[in-house]
This record gives sequence, structure tokens and C-alpha cells, in this order.
Amino acid sequence: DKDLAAWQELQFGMFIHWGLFSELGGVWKGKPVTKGYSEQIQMWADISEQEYLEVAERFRPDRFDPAEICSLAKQAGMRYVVITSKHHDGFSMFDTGTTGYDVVDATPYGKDPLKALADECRSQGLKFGFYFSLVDWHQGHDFDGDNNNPIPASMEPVIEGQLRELMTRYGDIAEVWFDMSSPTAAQSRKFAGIVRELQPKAAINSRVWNNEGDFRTLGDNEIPEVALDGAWQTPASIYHETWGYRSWQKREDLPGKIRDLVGGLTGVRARGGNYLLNIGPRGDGSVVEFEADVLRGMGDWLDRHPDA
Ligand code: FUL
Repeated sequence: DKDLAAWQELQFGMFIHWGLFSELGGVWKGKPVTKGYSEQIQMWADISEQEYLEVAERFRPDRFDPAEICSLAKQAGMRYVVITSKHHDGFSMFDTGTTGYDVVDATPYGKDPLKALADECRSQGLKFGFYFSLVDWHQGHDFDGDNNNPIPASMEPVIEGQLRELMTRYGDIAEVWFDMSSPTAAQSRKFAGIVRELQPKAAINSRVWNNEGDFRTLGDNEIPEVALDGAWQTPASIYHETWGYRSWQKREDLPGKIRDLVGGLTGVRARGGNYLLNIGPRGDGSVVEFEADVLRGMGDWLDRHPDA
């Protein structure tokens, strides 16, 4: 399939986990939340929707700079960017008409940051895509710990509406990264079908479930021992743990980190895969310096080893 071959050639991309959870940075009521990933802090700290909305009320990411993010991706040697449009918290980081629980309606920022990022990617020659959680605590999924609950029929119109918005308002979409939940076969077919209808070139990951995806999502930071057939991708986190910003994260041994992640990238590429490396910007939109240094260090290494 010609389109999938084009996706496979992208090889190395930037994943971005960014949302209201970034504003909390892994801390709730003055204490670090050490259980679970920080992008899931609402569940792990058992934060009510009312309290979470108070976070929205102070969400003003004036340091979110798509031009800087795109040039960082390019310096690292990345060819595409995939950002969280909606994580498990159900808060849309884009302008949706399906609910007021979104960045435009519920925060003082009042703009769609993903539109700005999509436009900037296009002008800097990067491909663009969305992460979209099928778990949605706002629409009614419980904080059940493993986020594998089925999707009640009542949630389908919202998911469909949001997918249609994402697939029609942001230009060409290269990849859609679904995540979690346990959709029925019919639901997986429906969600993948919306993407295929509106963005026929977009590659869909296997976490749309029920074999409806175009490429396989491996385990986090997984480097297979042997070359794998077909199209696949390894999502990687710099810290091998949290994806969303965590203010108390240890950030040390930059050279070792660069070596570790260059090993991940080259190992995955050598076995025919695609490597999607995550950054977790702060709630104000700024990129953590350590993460920017890691990415630039990887780019320097790649420049020095053009055949790797
Ligand atoms: C997982 C999610 O539950 C994590 O929060 C994160 O988004 C990771 C990339 O995928 O399934």
C-alpha cells in the first residue's frame, strides 16, 4: 500500500503529551503524586471534575510556541509531530463543538493551540497527526485504574463528532494514534472508517483495536530483537515512565540519555520500525530544557552518523 510506505519512510517523529495535566505537573495539593503517569493525575489523585475545571480556569499557555517546537523537531531529525488532542481526562485541547469541555471554551487562553501547531508543521515541512484517547473520564468512564472499559453507545456521537472535526479542520493528517478502552469490533470499524473516509492517507495505529489499524503500536520503549514484518512503531518516553510533564522528575546524565535514546531510535529503524519520541511541555506551553537538549543531542549524533 503506497500511502503506508510513505508513512513508514517518516521513521522518526515527535510525540507531545500536553493538556490540563501539564499545568499540574505531577503535583496535587502541594504533594508529588508518585503513582501512575502524570498525564493521568486526575485519576491517580482522584481529582473531581469541578477541581479539574479550576485548573482549566488558570490554563494560559502563553509560552506555547509552535515555531519553536517544529524547529526543535527538525533539529532532532524528526519528520512528523503527533500531539494529544484529547487524553483520558476527556478535556479537548482543540476547538470542539461537541462539548464545552475544551481549551477554547473553558480556559482563559481561548484559542485552539492545535490549529496553530498544525499550520506551523505544514509551513516547516513536517507531517502532523493526533493522539486521541478512546477513554474519556469526562464523558463517563470510571477511574478504574487500567482504562480498559468498554465504550457505551451514548459516548459514540461525541467520539464521532470529535473525530470528524479533527479530520476536517487541520489540513492533511499523517497519523491517528488511538489509545486504550475496549471498543466493540463495530465501534473500531466505525472510528477507523471516519479517519479513512476523511483522511485516506492517514496511518491508524493498532490501538483502535480489533485489527482495524494500519500499523502496530509496540510496547513503550520496546526494541524488538529481530526485524518485524509490516508497519509498526515504538512510542518512547525520555524517562521510560511519565509522558505528561512532571515537575519533580529527575533530569540528569544528559549524555547517557542521548546515548540511550539514539540506541532506541537506531535499533527500531534498523528493524524496520518507526520511532515516536515524546516530549511533555509545561502547562505554560514551554518545552523543558533538558528534553530540548536531548533532542538536539540526538540530532547532532545523527548528523555525525549519516548512515546509522
Ligand atoms: C498509554 C496511556 O495510558 C498513557 O497515558 C500514554 O498516553 C501512553 C503513550 O499510552 O496507553
